[in-house]
Amino acid sequence: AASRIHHEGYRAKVISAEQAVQYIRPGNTVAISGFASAGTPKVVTPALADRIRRARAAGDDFTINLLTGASVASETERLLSEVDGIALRMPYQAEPTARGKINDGRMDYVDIHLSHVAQQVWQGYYGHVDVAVVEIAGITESGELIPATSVGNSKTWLDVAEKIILEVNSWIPEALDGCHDIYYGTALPPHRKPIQLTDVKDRIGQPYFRVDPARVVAVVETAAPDSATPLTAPDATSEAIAAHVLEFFDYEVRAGRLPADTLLPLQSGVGNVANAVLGGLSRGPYRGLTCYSEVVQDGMLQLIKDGTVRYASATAFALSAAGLDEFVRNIDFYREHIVLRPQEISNHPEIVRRLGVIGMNGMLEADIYGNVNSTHVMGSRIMNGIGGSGDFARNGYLSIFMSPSTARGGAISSIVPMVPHVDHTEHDVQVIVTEQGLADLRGLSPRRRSRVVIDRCAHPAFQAELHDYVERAEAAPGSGHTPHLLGEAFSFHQRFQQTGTMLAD
Ligand code: 0RQ
Repeated sequence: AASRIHHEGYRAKVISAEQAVQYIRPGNTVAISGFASAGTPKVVTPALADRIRRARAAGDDFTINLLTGASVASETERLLSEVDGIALRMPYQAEPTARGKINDGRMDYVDIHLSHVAQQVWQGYYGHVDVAVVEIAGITESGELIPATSVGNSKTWLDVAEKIILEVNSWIPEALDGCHDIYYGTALPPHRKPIQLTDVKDRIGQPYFRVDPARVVAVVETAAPDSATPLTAPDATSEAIAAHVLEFFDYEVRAGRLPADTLLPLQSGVGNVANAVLGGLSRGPYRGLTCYSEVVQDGMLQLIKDGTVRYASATAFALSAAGLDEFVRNIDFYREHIVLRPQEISNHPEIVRRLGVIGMNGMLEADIYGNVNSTHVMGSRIMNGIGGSGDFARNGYLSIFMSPSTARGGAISSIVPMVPHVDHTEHDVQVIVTEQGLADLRGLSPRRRSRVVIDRCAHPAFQAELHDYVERAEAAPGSGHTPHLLGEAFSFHQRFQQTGTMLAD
């Protein structure tokens, strides 16, 4: 394939991945591109894992601090974790090997809102960024960088890193050129200005990244595809959750709180429930919807194609193999309907609030008062991380959390007396949905919320015990605004740890 590097100076910097990783030293903070399965460097990170493995075999310690957009391609996360190459990980992971090291206390993990990553790095919370490794689709004649299938934090990494390694990937469809809107107007206080984005499709930046050529130490060429996001057909539970959400939208339209045809911009997480919601939307009655979200997944392509969705703004693709193929074959069409932005913009509180985004995110469990745990199994073991869910939950027009009412074959109730870890407080959670039903918590005091959550969302196998808990809590002396029995608040979790099930015998 013809080189994607149309700039003499950068052509002269092409070296192999093995040579490029010599610029990364033990103890370095390394910031890489990638968000979900899209845009992770393909060859430099595996070469780094190899180098670390060899260093360890020779008895040397070699770790880096790894900063990313969100999750990255799972093989990258796995390779670096397997060789104990990561001392500190930020801001999101979703990979079993890394998860295991974090939960064993062998990898430090800082789980932060995705909209905060760039500003926290500018503020210096993560120290000096030594090396950025950023995948791009090409380099223009004037030396600008054409972004890849994800934008994530790549703009920030290119701005702040002392040394930059570029991975130019010729697998990325050339027609992707023009899909991106890279905004350079963000700053730290007191120099912040309003971000002039008032419609999902607004373009407020430029198509390319700019970079200081003096800091680019290496350019590596590759033609490796993004790893695909696996997709299974939505099951009955996901379909039931989606049906409740769609009925709720109709209800809000009838109440005059949502525009009749177009609703408000939708944000949805990845996974089968999100895909089921999108699938349900395609069956009508809405037309010309918009999305202001993090990822474009398969369901979204279908909605754009059939006209249900008029425009989608995101920071990355998260497509299955079939979705990738569909996108590449019809890229000229999709380019007119999709824009990819830096994640500081896709998740920006100011914009999420202004546009009135409808936030729909998954959760592990919620308590009877509406506090949500998205991240820590039994209060301690990290699953993935908060990701962007908090950006949308706090700032959205509507904040919806969804989960099956049970996990592990019915042994775990997703509705519990008190969550043992809180990611989204009752103040940020308006609607809870399980396959059992939908709890609309808006305008309800805690004592009313508990009844609605139990009756609408809890699995019948757990309802009686939850009612008993709340009734005794309310009857206890000094029961207060939000009644709890502190000695029993975690009894569901304790029973699970002792007996392997939350069900009473
Ligand atoms: O475990 O994988 O071992 O089978 O958690 O649960 O039901 O398949 O749900 O894939 O939608 O994930 C909260 C993790 C839900 C996700 C979470 C176990 C269950 C299963 C997965 P197995 P499901 P999902 C989106 C914005 C935070 C990030 C976010 C998440 C596994 O939605 O990471 O929102 N959210 N980002 O068995 C113990 C419980 C459990 C439980 C489920 N109560 N206790 N285990 N599980 N509930 C944008 C992006 O992220 C790009």
